[in-house]
Amino acid sequence: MSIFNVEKIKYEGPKSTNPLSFKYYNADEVVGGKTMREQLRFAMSYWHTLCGDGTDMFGIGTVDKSFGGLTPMEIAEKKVEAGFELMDKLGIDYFCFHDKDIAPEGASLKEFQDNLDKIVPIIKANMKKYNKKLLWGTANLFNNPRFVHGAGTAPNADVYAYAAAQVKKALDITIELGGEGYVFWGGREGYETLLNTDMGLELDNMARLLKMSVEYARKNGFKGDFYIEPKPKEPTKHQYDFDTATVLAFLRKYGLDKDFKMNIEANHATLAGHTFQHELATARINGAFGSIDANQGDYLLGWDTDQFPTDVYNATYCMLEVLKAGGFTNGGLNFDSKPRRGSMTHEDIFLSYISGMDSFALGLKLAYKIVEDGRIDEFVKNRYASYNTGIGAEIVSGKATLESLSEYALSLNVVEEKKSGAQEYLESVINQIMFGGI
Ligand code: XUL
Ligand code: CO
Repeated sequence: MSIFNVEKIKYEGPKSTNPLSFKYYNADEVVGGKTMREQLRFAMSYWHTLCGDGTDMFGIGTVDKSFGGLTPMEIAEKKVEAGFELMDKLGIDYFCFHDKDIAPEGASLKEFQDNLDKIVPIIKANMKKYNKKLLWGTANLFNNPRFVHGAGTAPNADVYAYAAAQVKKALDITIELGGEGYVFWGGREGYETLLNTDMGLELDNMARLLKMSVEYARKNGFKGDFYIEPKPKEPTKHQYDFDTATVLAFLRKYGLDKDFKMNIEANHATLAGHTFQHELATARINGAFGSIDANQGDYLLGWDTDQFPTDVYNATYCMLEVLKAGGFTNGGLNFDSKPRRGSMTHEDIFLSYISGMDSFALGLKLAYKIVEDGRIDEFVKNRYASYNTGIGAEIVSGKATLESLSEYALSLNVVEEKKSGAQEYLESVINQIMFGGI
């Protein structure tokens, strides 16, 4: 018996008016040498999809996510059933979870771990049955009141140890389920005021937790990627993992940069005052491009609204970065997105995923068209052409010195920049590529 009264979603093409169909996402269509399914590697977020009920700070939930279960463990089992049915019907190959999403915490750590031990074999059996894979796992170290002052950066060593125990178990589960990645999002790793905070010790301790986790997971056969997911604020006033550049500096300080890549979330990038594309490009040029949490914020709201991504420009610029990075390896596009509180039917979950998946299918196709068109790349190449020969080549090769550059500049005497950056032209090229077929 099925939980959702929805048929399998099929690709019907851009002219279809059937809301429960894909207009652009055609899983087996080849774009850029790989199928869309392989390029996009979509994942379902367990927390938003199977747990989030629309609760916000002004009101209780608007959608029931117990899926007919009555006790906490029964509900956990029903969530598994619902999740795999949904992935099957949407043709989503991967999922991502926090420990707390998949089993009730119970009254103690032991009870939590026992509950996880009961649910993990059920998830594993469903993965086999439906041929689904785990993109990444993580531990929720932010929801419980014990983490009010942080987890890996907690001022209380007992809380730190508890967090470590949760990470250990979440890693065990990720390994058991063949996960391709493990994410650290520093939920409450940050501070509200420096008056009560030893920032140096907190960051040293965070690095210690990451080091222990890498050592433990590698020792136990984890072959996937570790990711840090940057976010600048919310819930704390200042989150340590502010943005990609800050995280890279942190990792390098502690010698962890070879062990971690980034999980870039669109809405976190904009909260940091960056574009999504900037964060992806920063990760890429530093060899730290890993995975993506696909969503979008709202220009008028200053918080993490986690909306399903429908902005095709952003999806296109995102996929352009993914293509430039050579595509995903262990990462993918996890929809860390939720339907609006007012979109409260189960059908809305399907409509939301369809909308997000179609937007990224468009993004992929358009990004590939931009690459094939070549005008943007050509423009950028020409813009920096002066570094290919003469003094430019000396700068790039490291031969130039301040003295040699000074001598060269004096020989030129007058230097004027006459070359336009042509932003408007380039934006019109993007529009032509995107809408030229109209
Ligand atoms: C919170 C967020 C998390 C992480 C995983 O803003 O994005 O759900 O993706 O902990
Ligand atoms: Co996220």
